[in-house]
Amino acid sequence: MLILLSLVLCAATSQAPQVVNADFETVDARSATPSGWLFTSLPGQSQLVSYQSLLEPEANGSRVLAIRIAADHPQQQVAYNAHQDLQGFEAGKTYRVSARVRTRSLQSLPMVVVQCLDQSTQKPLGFARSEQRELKQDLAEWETIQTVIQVPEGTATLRLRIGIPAEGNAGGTALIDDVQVAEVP
Ligand SMILES: [Ca+2]
Repeated sequence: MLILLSLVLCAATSQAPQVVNADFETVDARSATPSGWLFTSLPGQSQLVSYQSLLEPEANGSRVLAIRIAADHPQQQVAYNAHQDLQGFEAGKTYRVSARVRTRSLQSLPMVVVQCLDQSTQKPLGFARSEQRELKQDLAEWETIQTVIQVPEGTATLRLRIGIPAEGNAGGTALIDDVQVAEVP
């Protein structure tokens, strides 16, 4: 009976798409970045942004993703983000995507973005992003950012992005931890 119950529980909790290394605890030894994620940068100008796995002293040695934009970043519209394609989603279902963030010297709140792409991965079928908000001061405490996406039929790729725009954020750092995806019934 106990085994049966745990099987049912497993089935119930495995419905949401899985985020690989959602807590950023696993680090790629070669690049020193969190494994399981890809990171955007301008071609040939990767020095303008850094994506690092940082040990967070206040959180029992938990690791976080730190995205830092160079202080001399030119005035240019670039969205810097860590991203991965989620496995295990179902078209028609609705998911809440969230993460915890803190900021240093940023003028805008970091964002989570979800893109639904068709088979060719070129055509966007759906899009959602968390609140855009100007920051008057650093977020010294963790704040949860989130958005909700209903996955359209025909979606072949569900792409999760989390990050910050370069504009206004030169010299600033976003700290990100605990990405979660949960089905909204
Ligand atoms: Ca962590």
